[in-house]
Amino acid sequence: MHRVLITGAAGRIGRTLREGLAGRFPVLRLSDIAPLGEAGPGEEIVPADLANMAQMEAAVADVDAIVHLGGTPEEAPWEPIHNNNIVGCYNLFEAARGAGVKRIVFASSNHVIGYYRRGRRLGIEAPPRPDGRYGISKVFGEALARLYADKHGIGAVCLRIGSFQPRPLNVRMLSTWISPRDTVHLVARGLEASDVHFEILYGVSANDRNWWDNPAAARLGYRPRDNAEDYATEILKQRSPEDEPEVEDLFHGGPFCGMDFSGDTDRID
Ligand code: 15L
Repeated sequence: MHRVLITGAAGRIGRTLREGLAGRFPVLRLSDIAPLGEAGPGEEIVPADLANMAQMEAAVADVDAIVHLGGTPEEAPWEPIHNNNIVGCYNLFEAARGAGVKRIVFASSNHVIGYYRRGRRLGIEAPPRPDGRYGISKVFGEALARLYADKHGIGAVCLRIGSFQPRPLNVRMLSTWISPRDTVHLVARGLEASDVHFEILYGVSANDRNWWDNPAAARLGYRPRDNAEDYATEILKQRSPEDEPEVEDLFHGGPFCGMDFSGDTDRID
């Protein structure tokens, strides 16, 4: 890999990868609609709006691999989700195909499977169960990745990222946390592992309370080093006594499941 593009490079994960992957590839190209500052050694800055195909074509030109983080990173109204995560994701894959890109690591999300109950352990074979518009956009992104792998031979790795934080912040994150250094390692494996056609991996640290089976990640050489359990005593101490659990406490997706909720949790098996 000579030149690797990171979209959404000004975001939280993007900034971590900018630092963590520095010097790993001859050229790291950084793209975002938000300011990225000056290019450092080995960096190129190419500002681009995901919804603008001409700008995406310029961003992916001469690139060998892409880490696609760009887009709206949380639940939001339909318009930004549609522009950034649906149209933008399509533009990214289509521009990449035109430019002969060999590998795309796509930042998917645990919100693809958000409405599964927490008692249920999940692998990647469980059908999608998105918990909002954001989750739906990630299902769409995974389907695009599958299509461009099968139809156009782009090696695609979808990372269903859990909770990317410097440290776990609540009880749910004792299961879903992924640390910054494990994230850098996971993305590097997604870029560098050989013989990839299409994979879905969970982006999660080595948490004792992990809910997700992750055999493909191990196969690609992912060896997480952090464990949210190191913070468990402190987090469980802060917890206030609960009466009935809220909607957000019942399902993998947490708070996103409770947003705009007007359903019947008894019917969500
Ligand atoms: C995500 O996919 C979001 O980008 C982030 O804002 C968090 O909500 C995270 O998932 C999570 O589930 O904790």
